[in-house]
Amino acid sequence: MKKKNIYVTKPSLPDLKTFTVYLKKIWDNKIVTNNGPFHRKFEDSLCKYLDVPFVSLLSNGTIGLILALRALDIKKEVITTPYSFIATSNSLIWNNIKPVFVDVCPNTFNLDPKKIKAAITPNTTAIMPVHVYGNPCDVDEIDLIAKKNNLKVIYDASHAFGVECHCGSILKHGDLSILSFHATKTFNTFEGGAIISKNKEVKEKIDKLKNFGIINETVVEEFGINGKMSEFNAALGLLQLKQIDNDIKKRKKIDIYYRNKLNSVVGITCFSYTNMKKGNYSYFPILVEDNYGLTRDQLYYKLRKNGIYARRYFFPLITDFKIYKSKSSFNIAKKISNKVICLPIYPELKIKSIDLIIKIIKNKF
Ligand code: T4K
Repeated sequence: MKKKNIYVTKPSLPDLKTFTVYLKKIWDNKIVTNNGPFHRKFEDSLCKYLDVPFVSLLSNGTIGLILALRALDIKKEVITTPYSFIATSNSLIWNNIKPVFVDVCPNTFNLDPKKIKAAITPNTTAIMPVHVYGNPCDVDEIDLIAKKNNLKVIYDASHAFGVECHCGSILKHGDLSILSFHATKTFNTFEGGAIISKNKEVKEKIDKLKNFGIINETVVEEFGINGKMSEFNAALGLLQLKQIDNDIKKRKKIDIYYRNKLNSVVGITCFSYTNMKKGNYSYFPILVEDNYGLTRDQLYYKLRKNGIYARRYFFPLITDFKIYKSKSSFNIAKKISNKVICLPIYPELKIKSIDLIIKIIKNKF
């Protein structure tokens, strides 16, 4: 029998029977989108679950980043990280904003506050940090820099659903935080996303912007766009909320299992979370060091040859893509990017599969 491939992730889905009950309701009332009953209920439930004041549901995380910048009227230059998924900086380009990239910290893999300070110019209007792998940024320091320099902070919290730092939900920091509910994320609604805001006026502006800027039949107040979440995604989201704690528990077990088995492997460093009170274990990044015996790519392709589709998130750096090609060098981000492999992690992943992955990593030939 042909062995099944193992991918970096597999979306966790609720029992199909429970989803069909919700689908039947959608079929019966014929409201499939535009702030329907599931949408309203999911927004309320998310506010409670995440312990945040306002949630605006969206069709995906990328539109969230684009709309957040728009809602706060961000212009000119924004400081951001080269160590992220391309959507982070693309959202700036879509708003005609110049991304100013600065290097990351070697221990957090997130924006280095010292380097943020050094990159501020009279044109800087905001900072867009990313909680990479759900690992909290240095939020206190970033909030302080922003306050001192009158800058807005928009966190790309795509990886950080449910994450808590020393003072509770990570999503309470900055002016806005953006979540992704993509199939590959810890919490998924197939596709989807949300903006977390702190005050009613900003939420109302975001809600206007995601619905073409429409106020009513005869009034359009903003150059909005369509960023709405459908009833199908919202209904799924409500079901996912029921199982997310259990999913995170299973992920945590896998994280601990990998760590225990890989800590003794010379040349492999497991990424350590910093300043995290509650994690979501969305990724399991390892660094393949020079003394491992194989290069990062040799290990990556060896895993593939064995049907293990781990991923090099985030290689190449955003600044190494031709469309960005920056003259500056980001030595720390570059080093990490050249060493990183994210191993498969998802609730359904079997111990047998993890043991196979560990065996391949331990056998360096
Ligand atoms: N900011 C950050 C920091 C992000 O990481 C992302 C997205 C965003 C913003 C934007 O959020 P969204 O607009 O997407 O909501 C994936 C995801 O497409 C992307 O959402 C994610 N970050 C990024 C880190 O990873 P790919 O190109 O690696 O995905 P793909 O299709 O290769 O999937 C990876 C593996 O997952 C597959 O090999 C198999 C498995 N998979 C995937 C899908 C889509 C499934 O089992 N089922 C599925 O339906 O980008």
